[in-house]
Amino acid sequence: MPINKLIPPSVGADVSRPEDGRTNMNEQATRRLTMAQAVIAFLKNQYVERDGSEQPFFAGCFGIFGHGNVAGIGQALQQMPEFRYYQARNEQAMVHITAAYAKTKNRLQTLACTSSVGPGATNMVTGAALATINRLPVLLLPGDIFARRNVAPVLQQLESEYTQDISVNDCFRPVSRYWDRITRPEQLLTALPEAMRVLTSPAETGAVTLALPEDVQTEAYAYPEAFFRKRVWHVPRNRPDRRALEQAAAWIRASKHPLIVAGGGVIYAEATEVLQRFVDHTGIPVGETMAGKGSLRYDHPLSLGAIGATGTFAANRLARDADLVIGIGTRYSDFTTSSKTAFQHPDVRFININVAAFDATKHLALPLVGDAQVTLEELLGLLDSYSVEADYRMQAEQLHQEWDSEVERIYNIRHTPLPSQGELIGAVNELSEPPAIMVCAAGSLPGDLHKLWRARHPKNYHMEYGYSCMGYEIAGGLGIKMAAPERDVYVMVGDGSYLMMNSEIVTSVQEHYKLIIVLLDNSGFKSIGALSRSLGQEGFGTRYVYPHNGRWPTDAAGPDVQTLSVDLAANARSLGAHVVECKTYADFVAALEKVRTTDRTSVIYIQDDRYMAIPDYEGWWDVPVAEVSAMPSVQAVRAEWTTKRQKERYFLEQ
Ligand SMILES: Cc1ncc(C[n+]2csc(CCOP(=O)(O)OP(=O)(O)O)c2C)c(N)n1
Ligand SMILES: [Mg+2]
Repeated sequence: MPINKLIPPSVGADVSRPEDGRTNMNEQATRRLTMAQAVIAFLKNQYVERDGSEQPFFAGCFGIFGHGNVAGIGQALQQMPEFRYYQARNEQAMVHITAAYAKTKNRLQTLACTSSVGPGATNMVTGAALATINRLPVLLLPGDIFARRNVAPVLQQLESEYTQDISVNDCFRPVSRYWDRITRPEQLLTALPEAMRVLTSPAETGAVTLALPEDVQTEAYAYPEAFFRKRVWHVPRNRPDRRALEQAAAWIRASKHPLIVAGGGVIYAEATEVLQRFVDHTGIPVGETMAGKGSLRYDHPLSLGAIGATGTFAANRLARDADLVIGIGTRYSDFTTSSKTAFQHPDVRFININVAAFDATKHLALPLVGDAQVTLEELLGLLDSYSVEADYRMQAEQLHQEWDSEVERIYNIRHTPLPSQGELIGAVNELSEPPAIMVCAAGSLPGDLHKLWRARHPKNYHMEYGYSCMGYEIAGGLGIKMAAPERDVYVMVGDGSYLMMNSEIVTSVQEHYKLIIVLLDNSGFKSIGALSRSLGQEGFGTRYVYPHNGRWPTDAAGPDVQTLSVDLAANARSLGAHVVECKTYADFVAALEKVRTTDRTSVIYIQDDRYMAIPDYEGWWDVPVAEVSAMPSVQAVRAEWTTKRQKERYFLEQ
């Protein structure tokens, strides 16, 4: 049989001819584009508007090309250079860059990410989870296996014996807020508007994944011209139910010891100014979550700083006794609630202001489902003559001051021979320009920074702690710098996170975005080491050391172990960064001064002490301990944990 007889008749056919059923039903003007070209042509004309200010929703597209996207999205990006293409080193990193970009832009702008099929695609799954958990819009365009199937299995295809309707891209389903597979070019006409609806919705946003089979990406279709017209998506400021607002005002008036928990929603809604007026007027003090830190300036007299497991004694004491908690834009993660032990008043009630009903009803709260800015404004209007009692306001102000002194104390510790993390945080805080942005994500730094960082504006403290993903730091820093090139960006990163993903130093050099990377090397996992010791496990597996006689030296082995001789400074230099190596606190201060004027990404490398920790201030985090074990130290901790757990509560008051 001649070879062309084996080719299915539809291959190569003109997909826009009338009788194939795939043309437009009416007479409107059309443009014949490949599916991939149509994706880009559509994306570049999507705009968002909030409060009357309008901007393109996409700042371009990150991508790493392979056979799954080179001829499709790759060709389209080449043909439409006005939609800027960015290259990254790692697909996970490009999603982190995008998430950080969107976070810096208060979710009003993002990028698309294109990957090849297979490993390029699944590399993005972690980034997708991070974006969805943090409620940040990212558009992911993984290549997918051939829709026409005849050549299967294609390179990198995961086959299944029970269906042909599956690929590794199905892994994106649970981590995406919208997921679709485009098996015919015209499906874009209904899929892309759905993608935009979700991405621009403050309540629903997260990762949106459109899996694009590599053959369909290249197929042409006569798309209606209207599809590519400029479209402006209005980002609403929804108002809560009036009766619920009145009830909330009544609850606030009836409470003696109210407390605000400020989450990321305050910042995304640009509600920080009205929050301050609300606090000044009512006298209600504020504790801040990891995403919400910076909602109120650190030096406001009613700022109690961080709340929860990594909180301050100021916030945690008032949380313990609060009879009313007003959660604004918070998901109430276990770090915020000290694993449900933070609020111990027997009759504590919650009012939750949140764009998402899902979060607003947590803890059986009185839900104020709406935008934080307009909701606080309306609530304030109902509280004209209300203020907390003078002694409560004074107690909060006193705690604020005591906490500030504690930060001062820690900033001024001069630990030797290796400096402490607290003093290094202090130096970065004090030697960075006020508009700067500090970014971090995992390790012992987030807990210390949550407590110690003095946030001077809502964007000063960029902490990815929804997923606390090692490797986010440098990639995230690049996304921030792209979103706010006029600001200095300080990336605070541990040696563990640095080793996990440092590749985007290269991208920052390539694109001329200068990052200031502060690399704290303590030869392994200070955080999990401390956690492990607190569980009676001696830091097993958390030091960067050589195995000894086939075993892992723990912290019990003391300093007589051989740590890995990895030269992280040389590594950073090899990637194109300017590197300053420090030994002492004084070196560190000099380095911070010096890198202000460097022309490219700079890394300040310093070793710090593994054991010198910032204390806990009456917070708790539930990490379950082995119920039976051959280790007496573990058994002792288990007994302690069992007692602490009894403070965990369900919140059922209304
Ligand atoms: C991708 C990923 N893997 C594992 C973890 C669990 N984890 C949290 S912190 C940490 C160690 C971080 O080490 P490093 O960056 O050196 O910071 P340090 O704890 O030393 O401050 C680990 C393994 C994580 N958060 N993210
Ligand atoms: Mg470390």
